[in-house]
Amino acid sequence: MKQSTFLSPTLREAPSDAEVKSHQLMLRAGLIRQSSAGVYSFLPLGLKALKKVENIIREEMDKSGAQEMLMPAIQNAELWQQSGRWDMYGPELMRVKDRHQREFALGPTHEEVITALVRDDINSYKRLPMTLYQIQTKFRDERRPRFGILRSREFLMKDAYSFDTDFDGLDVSYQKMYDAYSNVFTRCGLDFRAVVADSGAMGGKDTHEFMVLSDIGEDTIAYSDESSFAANIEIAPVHVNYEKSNESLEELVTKDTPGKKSIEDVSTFLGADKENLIKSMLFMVDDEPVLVLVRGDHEVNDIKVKHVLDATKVDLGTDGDVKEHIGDVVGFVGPIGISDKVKIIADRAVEYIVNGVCGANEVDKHYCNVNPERDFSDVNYDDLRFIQEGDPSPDGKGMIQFKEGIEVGHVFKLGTRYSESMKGTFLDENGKSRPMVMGSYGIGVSRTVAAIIEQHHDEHGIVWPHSVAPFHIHLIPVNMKQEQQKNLAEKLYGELNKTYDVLFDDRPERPGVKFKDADLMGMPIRITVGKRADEGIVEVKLRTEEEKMELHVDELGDLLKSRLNL
Ligand code: 9G3
Repeated sequence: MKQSTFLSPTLREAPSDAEVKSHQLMLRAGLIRQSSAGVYSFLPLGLKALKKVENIIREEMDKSGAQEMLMPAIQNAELWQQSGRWDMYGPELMRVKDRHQREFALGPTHEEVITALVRDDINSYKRLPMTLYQIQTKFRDERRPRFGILRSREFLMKDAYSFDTDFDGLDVSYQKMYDAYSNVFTRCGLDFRAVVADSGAMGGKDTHEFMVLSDIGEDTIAYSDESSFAANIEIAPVHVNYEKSNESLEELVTKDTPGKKSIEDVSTFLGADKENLIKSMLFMVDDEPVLVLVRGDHEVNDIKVKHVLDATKVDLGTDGDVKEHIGDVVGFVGPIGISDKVKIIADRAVEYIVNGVCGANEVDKHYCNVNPERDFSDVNYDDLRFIQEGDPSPDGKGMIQFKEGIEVGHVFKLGTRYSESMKGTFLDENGKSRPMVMGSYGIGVSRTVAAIIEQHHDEHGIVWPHSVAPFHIHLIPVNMKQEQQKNLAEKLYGELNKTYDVLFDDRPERPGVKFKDADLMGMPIRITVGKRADEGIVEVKLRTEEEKMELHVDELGDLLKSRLNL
């Protein structure tokens, strides 16, 4: 590609609203341009990188036995009504009307479409298992699109759907997809972890997220420093053997704690350790009041509360909810003496508190010497807190550390959630009609490009891994007006282009500008044709190294073959 005709406008500075490196560099290197909030165009350079990622995904999907297809982005509302999801999603689901005023969704995902398609054409166990995938634009009207294409409202996703006759079959399909994902992200040069995750609204049990380690990741991974354990902190289980102190139980007393509402203030005012405080949080769980107790140094994990209570909606109670269900005692709420209409659940650690402290359900008052099994009854104890750094790893090996991650992939064991609601059935070997057992598997293709840049850049710009670089070689003549340089550069361009993707900087720009742009755009190999062109000598520099090599063009072939491990 000749750069003089190529649309790759580079910028010296990134716009101030570009907060993260990948967003800044994708704008500055001329990969993307914003069309509207959270909506981007891919310029030719960006599209080339996107296609390289897409093709790695396609190769691994095909190798796993999945079949590529393409579904529509416009989805009939009736399909979403059959699955019950039309009313489950709010403004995030983009909806349109056609000329006859019929309602459609702009597809954020395709479980409904694929289940409807397969149910109509597959009805015998002999046709299963089958995994279908597509690489297609998705629409999700994010409330706060940010970080460029890391969280955009229109993005490219590979979504795959597996269909099996039973759960054993699903386990096989899931594992194949899991392995294919590992290959994809390894080939893309990413440092990633597959972490146990929360299936969220998707239901189903097993699910893993593929996380690219990055400080700007929006997800937090809890991982063991001594084993392969890794889980999204939303669901990371806590396995701690708490100890109960053997001090004798003191008599329950009420203490004045004027204006002391926070754990910090109460702990300081009473001189009590946070581990000895009971934090009481009112939640509205499917619109019912539930008081959740955790130790003062822990945090309530609302996802765990949802799973333990098998609920669909869990919201922190407002002050109004507290007033209505407990009393006008916000900041002094506790489990002792509240109406038995309010269910009480507690994290396991609370059970081991001796002579602790909790709100007295009276303004400016706390109870001291609280002993759970004596002072408040009818409590279910469960794992309800967020795991913390320093906790023992749930697998018993090592300690938990936190790392931020960018979710680039998510695999789900859906089970029969969609095949039941949408009658996706098949006839088994006994002619009995049974729901197909499904899995769904997503990769954020455009997000993966940004994640690669987050992990592969330096102070000069992008440093593309060879496998996904838009071009393998950046060919730069220092002075296009100098005949010998121009001729040698054009000859090299003609030859190298047969084997490699070559970006030829034939612009009439000063060398400094060309080198700065080359570093910004980040191709793996830079070949400079300069003053020794008359000797047939060129300079070769790897984007990952400082050193520059001078060698005769006849030696180029071997060097490129060895260095561009394609
Ligand atoms: C919606 C909207 C947003 C959504 C969904 C539905 C996320 C939704 C989860 C999935 C599950 C899997 C197939 C590929 C892998 C992920 N955000 N999810 O279902 F209507 Cl507005 O998409 N789908």
